[in-house]
Amino acid sequence: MSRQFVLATHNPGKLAEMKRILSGLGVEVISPAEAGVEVDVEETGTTFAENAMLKARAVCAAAGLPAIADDSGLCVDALNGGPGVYSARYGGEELDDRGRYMLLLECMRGQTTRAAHFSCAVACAFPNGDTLEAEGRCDGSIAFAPIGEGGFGYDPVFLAPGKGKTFGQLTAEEKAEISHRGKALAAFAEKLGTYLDG
Ligand code: ITT
Repeated sequence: MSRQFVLATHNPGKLAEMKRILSGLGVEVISPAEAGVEVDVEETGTTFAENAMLKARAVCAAAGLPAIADDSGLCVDALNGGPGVYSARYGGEELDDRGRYMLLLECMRGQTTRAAHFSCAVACAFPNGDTLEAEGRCDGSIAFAPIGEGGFGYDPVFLAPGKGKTFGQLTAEEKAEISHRGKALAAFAEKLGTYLDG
């Protein structure tokens, strides 16, 4: 797949994962900085898919190149699916990743129902108006304390299915094999292959 795609994200953790996974799938990608664009998109959608498409369309329009966006988040059963689409803003602007997962652990204190899942929607917008979409999900549970230095965001408090480890304890390869993002991008790459061949 010889076309170049701009990755429509400001999140360095996501950017690194998307770059790694997509490069491995033969999709050539560049960052917004490399494409010379700086777009701040208001995430007004109510679903991951809507927000991903808003970001992909905005960056595609600004760069004049196809753009791929990811909208993702952590959905916790005991919090009625929250923080969900608000995962990046949980607790307010002043919190960093650690502040957000510590707040989550605080909200989960004494809670025995710890099931949760990560969701990821990937959207791709082309300058001719065409779009592609894919989704991925990873079921797991919320740990009782943060463990591991790997990954980003809520990774230290998300226990990966069947691993006995948090996402923060996995290597990038191990995480990508089972993660919401790894699954969404694999499904997306398949659709992209069909689209580019067609
Ligand atoms: P962009 O919109 O610029 O891509 P963002 O961080 O604002 O960056 P989202 O609105 O999609 O992106 O928010 C996703 C949040 O969900 C992210 O900030 C993390 O807190 C969390 N998240 C998503 N995927 C994650 C992962 O693989 N591991 C840990 N946390 C993750």
